[in-house]
Amino acid sequence: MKYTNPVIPGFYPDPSVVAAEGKFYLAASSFQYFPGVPLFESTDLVNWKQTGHILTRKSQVMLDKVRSSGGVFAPTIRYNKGRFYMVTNNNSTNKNFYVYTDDITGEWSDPIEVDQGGIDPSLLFDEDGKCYFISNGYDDEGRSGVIQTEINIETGEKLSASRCIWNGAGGRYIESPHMYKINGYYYLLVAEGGTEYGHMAAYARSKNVWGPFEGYAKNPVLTNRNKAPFQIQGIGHGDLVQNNDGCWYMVTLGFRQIGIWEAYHTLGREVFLTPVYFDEDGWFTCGKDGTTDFEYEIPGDFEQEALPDLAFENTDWNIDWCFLRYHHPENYILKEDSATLFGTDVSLQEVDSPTFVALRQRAFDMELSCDVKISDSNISDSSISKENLSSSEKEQNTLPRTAGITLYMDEHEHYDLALRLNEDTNELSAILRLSIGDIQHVQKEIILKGDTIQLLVRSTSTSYSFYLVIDGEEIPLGSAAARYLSTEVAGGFTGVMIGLFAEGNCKAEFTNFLLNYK
Ligand code: 6LW
Repeated sequence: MKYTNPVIPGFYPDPSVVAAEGKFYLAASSFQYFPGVPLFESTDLVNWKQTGHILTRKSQVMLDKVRSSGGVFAPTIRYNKGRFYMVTNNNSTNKNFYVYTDDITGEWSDPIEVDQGGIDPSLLFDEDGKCYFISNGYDDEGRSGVIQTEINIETGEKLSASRCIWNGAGGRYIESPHMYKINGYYYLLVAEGGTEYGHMAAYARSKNVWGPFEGYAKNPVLTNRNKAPFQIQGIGHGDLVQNNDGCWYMVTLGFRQIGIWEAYHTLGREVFLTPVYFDEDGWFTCGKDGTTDFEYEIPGDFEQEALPDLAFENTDWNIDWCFLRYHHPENYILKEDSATLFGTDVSLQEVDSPTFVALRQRAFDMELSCDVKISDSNISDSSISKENLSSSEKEQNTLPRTAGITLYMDEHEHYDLALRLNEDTNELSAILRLSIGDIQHVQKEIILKGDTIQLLVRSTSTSYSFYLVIDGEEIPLGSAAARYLSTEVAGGFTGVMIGLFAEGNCKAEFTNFLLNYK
């Protein structure tokens, strides 16, 4: 059958994949979002269902006030003797650690730290029972490249020095090392070029786990850096996997530009699947010509599922939604068919945890609507959030009472369609607020009558348009170019999130959430 890339659309970067217990499991980076490290399951490598997250407890991950695109970097997921491992780097604490579980549907352990630096840690379970911990960084003698140490997997303790084992194929930023033992060879797959337009995958092999490693003669084995004009760019950061038919594939990150001639990407780095072919000498190639395309054939008789329409009723607050940094659970009442949010004095503009719950935007063209009702959050109707506040704390809460939908890239780049309660008159208005870099601007404000208002957003790859719907009539508030929410403008490693938010001393009730991808 034919499949279309990306196989996991939306901001799920740095994918790592493992085959275990008859299925495939994939983990991705999560940076400042909580819970951390989304976990997916598949039976065919093409259809992936998110089953939860790996870092679900505060004790597993420090996210307090971490900068945007700090926090949890690239994970590696591996399996050995009935146990799943996920190893990653918290870039804000500068620590490499792993967690494990014997039940992929259950909770994961508390973190075990490993005293080797660098980012993008990975594990190799060798056939002789030894376990190697591999990352990119500096070894014990100060040499940089892919570095490796043998560890005791029970304790994380180093059993050998950290040694540089490969310097790569010559590209800058050697990253994402993954080691495999296949037919007597150790294969070391890396990323080079940086995660932007120069991104590539390269590899080397050796008969010995410590090397010397011989680079593949035609590195990079996979890159889209010279494939232009072409929408898919940034292919790299790969992990190898063999499917049930014995065919090999590489999952990588990549991104889709908003237009073939417009080098901006808004949806973050997504997950791509590219066929891998081994020759009789044990070297492999990737894709038809060392690039990643939209469509490939894969053996099997199954359909690739389209992105479903989403509503509160068919999403799971613990699986599909996430929060900014470690949230304050007492400010959320999340139910089967509604979300009630209590605003605080933390705004979307801050490197903190505003009241915000979000899904990833996974396709360019979408229609998104939600009914919102905003009211004053006095003690009687929000005893949950405010009962513990002293009166001086309540007075400090001076942000305008605002709640609605945000298309959120980071604290500086976000477009907000929201309701606002006027401080003095308590009058209700709707606002379109645009934040780009240092500019924050209320583009449009309309005074409203009524109570519950429907907010509506339509998007294409290049723009977002904002409306109110009142008595069935659409009232446009304006549009804004998508490119200002792109990684090229905002920087960092994340993608646009669709957030529900509340700021200031208000209570906001969201109902009839509907997200429809075209
Ligand atoms: C990731 C690394 C990278 O750890 O970006 O540039 C980091 N490449 O491989 C965050 O995704």
